[in-house]
Amino acid sequence: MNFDTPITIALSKGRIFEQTLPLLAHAGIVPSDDPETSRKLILGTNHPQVKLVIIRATDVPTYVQWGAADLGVAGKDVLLEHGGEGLYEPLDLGIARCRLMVAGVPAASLEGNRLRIATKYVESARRYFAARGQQVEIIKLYGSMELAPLVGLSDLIVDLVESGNTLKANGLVPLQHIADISSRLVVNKAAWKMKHATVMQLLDALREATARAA
Ligand code: PRT
Ligand code: MG
Repeated sequence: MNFDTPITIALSKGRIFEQTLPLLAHAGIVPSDDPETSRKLILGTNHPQVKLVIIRATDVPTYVQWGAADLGVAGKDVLLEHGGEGLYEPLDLGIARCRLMVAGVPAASLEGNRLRIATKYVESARRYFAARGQQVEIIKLYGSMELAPLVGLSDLIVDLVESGNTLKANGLVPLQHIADISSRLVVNKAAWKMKHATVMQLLDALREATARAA
């Protein structure tokens, strides 16, 4: 692939980086450092014009929205919270799959008003219960949501579930499915126009890699 425009791609460490790597490799892009061992936040690649910025998963849409990165990979959970302003979301990469769920202790009820819901996913939780016509109190947490129902902070939680092991280890069960989650390619709206040829080249290669992996 021949990149004639500088391109910056925002990724987060961990599962998104690991699972995006083979897709980027299909597009001929190979990072020159491993973010798990390097402390660098800007990684070069085998293409002088292509660099990667390594940021928190929840910050990816913000960097792309403001054009600090032209493209990025973000979980749909993160995009639902961010709102998607300033971004196009042209491709479901099918990676880092999980489900956004309501969970609680096995005896928990989803019925009733003024239920307290602990979650990092405030917007998704609000929309879900509003659509059910239920008044709830949302308690914003930044992690370890599973603890909240165990110590009486909340009646229920809204969290991501993959294997279910984290819930199970804490005596909780999944109660309701809210959304299937996977990671999406996001593109800054200005970059989509100004760097169109390069963005399309990359998008086509990633689409092909994604189809092949499916
Ligand atoms: O970890 P950090 O605070 O830095 O940020 P982050 O948690 O946002 O990043 P990361 O890398 O953990 O997650 C990035 C993206 O991966 C998320 O935005 C999701 O779209 C996706 N993803 C896929 C997951 C999971 N699977 C997942 N299992 N994100 C988190 N989890 C957590 C979940 O929150 C829960 O604590 O794993 C636990 C549940 O896993 P099981 O297998 O025990 O059910
Ligand atoms: Mg995490």
